[in-house]
Amino acid sequence: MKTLGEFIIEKQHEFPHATGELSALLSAIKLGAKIINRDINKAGLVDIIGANGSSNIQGETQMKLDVFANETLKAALEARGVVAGIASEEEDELVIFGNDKACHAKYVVLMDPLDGSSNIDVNVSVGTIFSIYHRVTPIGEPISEKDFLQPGHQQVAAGYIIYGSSTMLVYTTGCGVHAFTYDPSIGVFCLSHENVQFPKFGNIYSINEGFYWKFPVGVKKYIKYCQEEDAKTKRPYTSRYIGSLVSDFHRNLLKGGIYIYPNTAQYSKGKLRLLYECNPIAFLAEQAGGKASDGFNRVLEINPTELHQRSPFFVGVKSMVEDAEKFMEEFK
Ligand code: AHM
Ligand code: MG
Repeated sequence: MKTLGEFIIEKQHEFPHATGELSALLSAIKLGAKIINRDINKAGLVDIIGANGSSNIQGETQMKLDVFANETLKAALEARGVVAGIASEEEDELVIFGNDKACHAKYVVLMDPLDGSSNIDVNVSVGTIFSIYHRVTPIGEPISEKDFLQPGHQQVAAGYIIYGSSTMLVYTTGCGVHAFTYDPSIGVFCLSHENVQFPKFGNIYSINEGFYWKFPVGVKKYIKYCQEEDAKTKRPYTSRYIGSLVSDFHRNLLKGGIYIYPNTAQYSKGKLRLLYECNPIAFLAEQAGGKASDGFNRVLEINPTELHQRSPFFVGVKSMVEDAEKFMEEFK
């Protein structure tokens, strides 16, 4: 049995110039995850489910647990002094940490503290997503938006925590994807899946088909392709959609599938946010041998211009994403 803490320290020795700051950062996320996990588990018992009575900058209703998860992670990250600042789905603007150590910290973090939170009230899995970059502003100078507006291929590390039938933390630092299952009886994340890879072929497609008539033609054609009978490609594929990105991605990663949130008549650039939803999941997907695209181009190469920018998102088994891209190209 190996714990997440042990695993991180072991990996740190593979980088001769490592200072331990990234390990401390991941450890802060681990602590935040344990606290969020504890509160999600008793969500039906205490007054923490439901709306907070406020909206975020994107006009979405904030749930009490969204706000709680945001504050918890922010506090855990600030306390270690290894993060210069954060950007979050629940914060209108970026947050620059004020303590002395943070001014000299070399990392910035982007996060969706509780993704899929509309599922909490009905006891369906939700997740935390995080993305870590080196600051680009020289140490000692105040960080600014440009430290956060970096293309996804510059990520140093990324991952998610899924609060599901068990709680798991899945992360990458660019050397494969590793997953740790939380044992609540001892309060420890234990290595359960080392070097996770997508299956070579998949047969699951995940998309909110209720919006079918609002999808681009390429996506409609791809859905029909998924539903057709074909023995060679083992179609029809099966449809699975939880409506919680982390859970849908996690299942597709382990079982083989594609997740799509395209641009729609309602969301001209898709619904998901590039910096703290698409990029970290795209980094994990590529590290697991999968692919992530906006329908035409590699997600990790998009140059962001806004903190809360959205992007269409196609992610999963490489061959499935490539098939979907072919339909997008043919019917654009
Ligand atoms: P959120 O960040 O407000 O929770 O929204 C993101 C979520 C994803 O987890 C999920 O895949 C998607 O929104 C579901 O959207 P829809 O209900 O439109 O299918
Ligand atoms: Mg979200």
